[in-house]
Amino acid sequence: MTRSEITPSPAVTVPRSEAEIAARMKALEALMIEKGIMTTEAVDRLADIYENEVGPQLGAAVVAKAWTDPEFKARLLANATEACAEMGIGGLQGEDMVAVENTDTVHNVIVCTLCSCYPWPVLGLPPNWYKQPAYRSRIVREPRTMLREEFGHDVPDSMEVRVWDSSAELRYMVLPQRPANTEGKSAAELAELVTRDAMIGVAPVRA
Ligand SMILES: [Co+2]
Repeated sequence: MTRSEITPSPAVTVPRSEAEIAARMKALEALMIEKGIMTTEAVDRLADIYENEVGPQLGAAVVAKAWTDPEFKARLLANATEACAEMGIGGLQGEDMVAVENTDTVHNVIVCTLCSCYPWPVLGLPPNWYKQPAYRSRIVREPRTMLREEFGHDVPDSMEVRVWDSSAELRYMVLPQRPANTEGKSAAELAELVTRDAMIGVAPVRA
């Protein structure tokens, strides 16, 4: 690819389809390889890591540990990046993570209104809907309605809904509430209940 083949873009471009996003990724990848910034092997390895190794199962382990170890939970809420590092979890796009706790009175949900900032080390790569303008604008404007209509998650009126706007600097994850009747479960068993959507804040954890 030569410079002239790269179409100049307006200052703000919103990718509109998956095909367009894929085409942009391919163009970026080709450019980085051509410039010697990355090798094909490095790109493949990175894709493999985020497809097969780093994903919500890591965040689920963090949540389960927080549910079963109050001291860890306190450290997680004080500094999520450091607490995750204790479990060997961290890296790219997780340099400054913040965990926000769901309680009986507060429900948290995360978004990136600007683009798709997301805590990769604990959640992997964001789902497509998280990157779409429809989610990014509406979850801020009417979170309660969107949670109910789009995700089937009814947050009672008595609860406050807090929406956290992630950025390149701060990336949020939700610490969901531990479901009732799970007293006897081990951390590993609890982790299996914790979904990606629960850690984004668009679903509860069900026992
Ligand atoms: Co962003």
